[in-house]
Amino acid sequence: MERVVHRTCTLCEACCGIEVHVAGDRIVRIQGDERDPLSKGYLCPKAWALKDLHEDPDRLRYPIRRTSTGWERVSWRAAFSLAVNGILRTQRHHGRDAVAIYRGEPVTHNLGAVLFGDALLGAVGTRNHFSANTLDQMPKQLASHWMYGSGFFMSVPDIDRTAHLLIIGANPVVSNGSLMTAPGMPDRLRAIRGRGGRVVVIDPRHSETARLADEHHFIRPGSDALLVAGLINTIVAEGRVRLRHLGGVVDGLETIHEVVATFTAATVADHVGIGAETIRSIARAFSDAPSAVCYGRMGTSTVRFGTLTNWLIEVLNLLTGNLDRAGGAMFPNPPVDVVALQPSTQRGRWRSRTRGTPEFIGELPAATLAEEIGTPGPGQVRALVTLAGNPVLSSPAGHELDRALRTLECMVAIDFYLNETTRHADVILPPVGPLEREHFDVVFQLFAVRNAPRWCPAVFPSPPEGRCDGEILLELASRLHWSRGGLGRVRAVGFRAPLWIGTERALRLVVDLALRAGPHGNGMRPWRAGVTLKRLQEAVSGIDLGPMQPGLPARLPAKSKRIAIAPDEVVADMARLRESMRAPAAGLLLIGRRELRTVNSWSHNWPSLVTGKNRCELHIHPVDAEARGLEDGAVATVASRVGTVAVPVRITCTMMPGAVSLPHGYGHGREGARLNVAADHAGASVNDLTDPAELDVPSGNAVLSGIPVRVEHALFDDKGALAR
Ligand SMILES: Nc1nc2c(c(=O)[nH]1)N[C@H]1C(S)=C(S)[C@@H](COP(=O)(O)OP(=O)(O)OC[C@H]3O[C@@H](n4cnc5c(=O)[nH]c(N)nc54)[C@H](O)[C@@H]3O)O[C@H]1N2
Ligand SMILES: Nc1nc2c(c(=O)[nH]1)N[C@H]1C(S)=C(S)[C@@H](COP(=O)(O)OP(=O)(O)OC[C@H]3O[C@@H](n4cnc5c(=O)[nH]c(N)nc54)[C@H](O)[C@@H]3O)O[C@H]1N2
Ligand code: SF4
Ligand SMILES: [Mo]
Repeated sequence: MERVVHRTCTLCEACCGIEVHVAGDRIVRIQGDERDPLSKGYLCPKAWALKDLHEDPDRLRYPIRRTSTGWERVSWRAAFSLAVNGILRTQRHHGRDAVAIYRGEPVTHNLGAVLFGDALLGAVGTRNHFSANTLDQMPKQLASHWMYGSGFFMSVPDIDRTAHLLIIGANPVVSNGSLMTAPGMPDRLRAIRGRGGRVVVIDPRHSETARLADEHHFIRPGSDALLVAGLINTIVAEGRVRLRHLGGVVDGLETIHEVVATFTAATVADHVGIGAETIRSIARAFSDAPSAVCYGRMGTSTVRFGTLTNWLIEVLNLLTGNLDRAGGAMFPNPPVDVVALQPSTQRGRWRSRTRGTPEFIGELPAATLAEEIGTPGPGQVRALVTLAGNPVLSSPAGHELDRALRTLECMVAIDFYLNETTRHADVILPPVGPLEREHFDVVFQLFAVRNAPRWCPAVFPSPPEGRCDGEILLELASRLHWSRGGLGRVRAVGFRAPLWIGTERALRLVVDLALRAGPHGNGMRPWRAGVTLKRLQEAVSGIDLGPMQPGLPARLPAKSKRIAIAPDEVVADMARLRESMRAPAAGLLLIGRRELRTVNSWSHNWPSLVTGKNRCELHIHPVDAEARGLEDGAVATVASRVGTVAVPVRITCTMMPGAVSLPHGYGHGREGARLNVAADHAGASVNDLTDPAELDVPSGNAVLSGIPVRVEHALFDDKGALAR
């Protein structure tokens, strides 16, 4: 007998509705849920790989610990003791901050990890807190923090109603959208054009998204802040500023005029590699459109001027009257309103030891984790807890972090793979897989272009030995607090309470309360209509609460209910941008690339996704290849300040001359990992080239794009080892 479980795919931000068809304990089919209000049946090839993940013999199903002769299975009780004792021992000798925590991206797709991650952080009590946020979108969060009063209040393109979409440094056709939950991107882009609108893409690569656009312009990697400043300059100079309903609540407009005055289209043109008249025409088309939205992602964020670029994009949307308007950049109003629960965000309460970078939302730059471990002195990191992260492959100079992890006194990993990072752990606590737990998305509803919450039942019951992330986090938090005695004992009991009633049940209770108390809830009055857990569970494909609605200034998190369009800190950072114009980087600049059949670093072990050609290849323009005597398919060495990798070359006109591209998430050939399929598709890690020395200064975000590199024909010695 076949049964069908409706839920969402948790592999990327699109959150597609899926129907998982199960016979006995086997998945027989995964198909798109046509009744899902957001995805309407859309799926990408990765959905089927949920089966690979579920069945993967390499996926850890019980805790293991390192011994002198290899990994050994241990009981959960022993694993928790090892983890807690290791953390406490390090802290007794070296202080609280000697234990660092790193949280990875999949946390956001995991209700228990989202809700109880902070419980572990609080119990460890460290200021050395890192996450994939500073390898990703921290610049946008910081711009939002300064402009609107909260780093969680982020604008989202109203893609389904816009008449003009300007995409800078994003490839949503492949990534399926980021900070914009909108599955089925090709159809959504086609729909814009179908209703007479325009799609314009700015990217050093003629990307899969660019192929579906009306217009594409190559841009020199890392120079987008200059381009957007040039666009704003044109808008201001040509008297196109229209603040509409926000006119009365914007502070600092005169400063904007001053700040962009020198960034005329003509002055920035050579630096960005786009002609002055083209820049002006991009600005005019944007301003003339009935509605328009500028959307920037990784290519605007993981660069030297990430915060500036993300701020300027908000400013462009605001000045053209497109903020908080249908078809512009809007703010979702999800049923569990995380912003309302955590209205203000903070920055600068402490600074990082090695660089003096201010914390933001309690986090320090992930790019500096290796040096925090390697630099002796008070506060040196000597132990690490990772939760759903693989920083050896995902952070800059990952090979240096790889070496640093070997020197730790203790490492605890909460992860179900023994991979490039977790192989350094002393003990690994593996949670159940995504299909073995219930789920409710609280993160991506903050970015959904249409408000459509859904409850996800588990497809399979948790195995008897299995524990979900929430349970593991609560157990660790509770044990740590208990060992500290005093008030810690009270906290320990608090964190143990959900374990007593059952973590899944506790999570359900929390979700129900949050839904009832939220903007679409019934305010705890059962007789009133409104979203409750029960109603959500009954509507198996989710509840459609409609498109985004305008709501400013009332919904602004800032107490003043005003928008700071020119925060002092970003305005001050413009000096750095001006300075960069004096000495533009020469030579080839390396950028990243995502592929439809990958999920960051952890999908290469899934057989259905690694079939076909090698995808870990360097894309290079024919002119640049010829200058280096490189033929298609030849192996080249790519060298940066921090490292060298050897990869096959693909010569393609999709690259801008002067820019080369490598995907991230590869580099699996390291000894000690247990990823049998990935080992056959090892590739090289682009993060053995990216350089942690430079950060986006205000946010501390990593610079993963625009890395100066040398590319040469690889030479091998007689033994086949790389000689150059
Ligand atoms: N050069 C370069 N580097 C990049 C990027 C880039 O574009 N270029 N992108 C950056 C971005 S945007 C991101 S978000 C980061 C991602 O960086 P990370 O989050 O550090 O790395 P992931 O590859 O997502 O690794 C996820 C880990 O979580 C584990 N995992 C998966 N699901 C679960 C779960 O439910 N529970 C637990 N406990 N573990 C789980 C997997 O086994 C894997 O080990 O990489 C960044 N690094
Ligand atoms: N298939 C797949 N989907 C994913 C992921 C995955 O690994 N695989 N990862 C998920 C994650 S964690 C994230 S954060 C999102 C990211 O989502 P996106 O940001 O949409 O994805 P990227 O492919 O990183 O797109 C960045 C684009 O910026 C361009 N670019 C690079 N440097 C510059 C620059 O200096 N200026 C400009 N203008 N453009 C530049 C690149 O060529 C690329 O086309 O994707 C998510 N979805
Ligand atoms: S786009 Fe693909 S990976 Fe992303 S949620 Fe949808 S099916 Fe899953
Ligand atoms: Mo990300």
